[in-house]
Amino acid sequence: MRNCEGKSSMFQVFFPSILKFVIIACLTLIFPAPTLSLQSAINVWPKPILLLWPKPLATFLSPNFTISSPNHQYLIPAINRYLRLIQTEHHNPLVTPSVNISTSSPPLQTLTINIIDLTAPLQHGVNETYALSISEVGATAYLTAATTWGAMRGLETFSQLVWGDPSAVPVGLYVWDAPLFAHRGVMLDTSRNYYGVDDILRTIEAMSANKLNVFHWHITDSHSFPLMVPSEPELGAKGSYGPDMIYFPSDVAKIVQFGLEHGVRVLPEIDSPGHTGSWAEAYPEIVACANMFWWPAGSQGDDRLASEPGTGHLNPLNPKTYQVLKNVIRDVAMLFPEPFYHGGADEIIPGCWKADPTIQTFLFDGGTLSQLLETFVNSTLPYILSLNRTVVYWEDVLLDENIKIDPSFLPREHTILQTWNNGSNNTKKIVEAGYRAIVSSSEFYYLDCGHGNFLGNDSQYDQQTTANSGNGGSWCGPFKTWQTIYNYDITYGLSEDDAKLVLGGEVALWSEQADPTVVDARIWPRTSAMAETLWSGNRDETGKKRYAEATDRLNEWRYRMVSRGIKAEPIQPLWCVKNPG
Ligand code: CP6
Repeated sequence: MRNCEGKSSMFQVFFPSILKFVIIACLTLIFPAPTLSLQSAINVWPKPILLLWPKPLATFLSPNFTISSPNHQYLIPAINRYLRLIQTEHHNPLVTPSVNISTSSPPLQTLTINIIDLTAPLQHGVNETYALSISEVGATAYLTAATTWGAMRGLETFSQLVWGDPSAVPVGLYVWDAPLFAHRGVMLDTSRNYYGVDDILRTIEAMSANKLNVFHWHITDSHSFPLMVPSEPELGAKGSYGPDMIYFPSDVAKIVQFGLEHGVRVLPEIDSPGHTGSWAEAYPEIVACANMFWWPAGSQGDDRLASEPGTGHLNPLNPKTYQVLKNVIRDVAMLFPEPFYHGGADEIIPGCWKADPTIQTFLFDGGTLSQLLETFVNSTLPYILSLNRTVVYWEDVLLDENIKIDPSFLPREHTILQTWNNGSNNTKKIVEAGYRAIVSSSEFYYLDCGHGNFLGNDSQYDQQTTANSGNGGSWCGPFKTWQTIYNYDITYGLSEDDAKLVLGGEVALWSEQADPTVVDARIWPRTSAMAETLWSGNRDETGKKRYAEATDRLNEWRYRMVSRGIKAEPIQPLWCVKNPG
């Protein structure tokens, strides 16, 4: 028996509301309904909220096809890019489209863009709505968008509608589209392994093609400090892996600019007070336990494959800590215009702070570790707010079992918490406490998990009978399939009001076992699955999860990403496409 999922009609419309149902009903009265077996050229990922294409008609793209739009600093480069892509891509669909070339449509000459608010900056919650219509008679195309950023989403959709050589485009088509969630991101860890600027740009480019809008850059951690901070140059000079593995301000400017031209925000994270071992290369005096391993020798974490060097925690009792950190925060806020600043605050290890003599004295005098974290947050958060930033922290700061702070230190209107443990349970805890949440549940959205860890005992590997021998107790397994990611509903179990506090989600690529050689395949196409869930949802018009239809469309989308230079992993053998079920 074949192991490929069934073929399905490509023309499936997702009905988001009664209103749209009425629009569709009216339009289907005007236009005859398509036959269900129609294999069309309509294959957009993520699926638009509403896509109407009642007749399988298309026209050719004129060799002089152009895009006209209002002038905008970041939109013009996007248009030039899409123009080149549309004119040269010649995507050949895996399934030959059964589409008629319309006799009443001349070649498509122009896509005309209208933007309602040209001044809206790229920031959280900006309106990304767009409508696209390509009329049958006269073959004119119009893209109307609420903002520049919505226009970029619409351009992407338009580019995916074009196929073949010579290029054809559907006519008699109408799309209305807007995201379900405002925050749709990818987190990349550039500390455990270094990524070149080109790898980051390519990732942002692919994100934009998937209508994702936040590149969460986990810049620093215990392993390396790959950023040249102008006021604290020693941190990068001594804490990076080497002089060619540092991001300079000019690199950051390039990445931020590239993000703007792609409608992708670049959200920096400087993880602290934990995960700061690399700071000790320049400032050993502000880092507790910089040379201590997380795990006792011989235990599962004692390995050289995956986890931590001396993890290091900034010492909240040393005034120098804040002198250095505030310089870093100020410079980072200067380099990144993004209004969110991610402060980390994850995984405080009690034993690390306890290893420091000044902290020992503090604890001996009756202080607690949670008070230490409160001191740290209280000495940095107001400073971050004074730079007009909203703070994002990992959930630990509020939910950790051992070291957590009183909510009074975290103003709800200026603090967002990113969840990663316990699936939807922790999301629920955060929103019920009144905080906005970004969901990165490790059971669904962690893309790392390559190899297992060294067990600390060679003989444990020498087993030939059990399936997982030699796995080494992978600390982050199992591998998340695209279906696992697609299936996850980030507001699961929440009341309607609580769900409003969920801003969106992020997949995370921690890089202990990833670097530029695998980054494309680790991220894509699995992240496309999240992109669609957060953009338009994962269910069909009857409310059922749409795996079969999504499989075919994702497969097709993966091929298009590959032809655009993204080395996305295959999800099926080609045989499945050539032998439809
Ligand atoms: N590094 C940092 C990590 C992780 C986190 N923060 C992490 C923890 C558990 C797993 C994967 C990654 N490597 N700074 C947690 C937010 Cl399974």
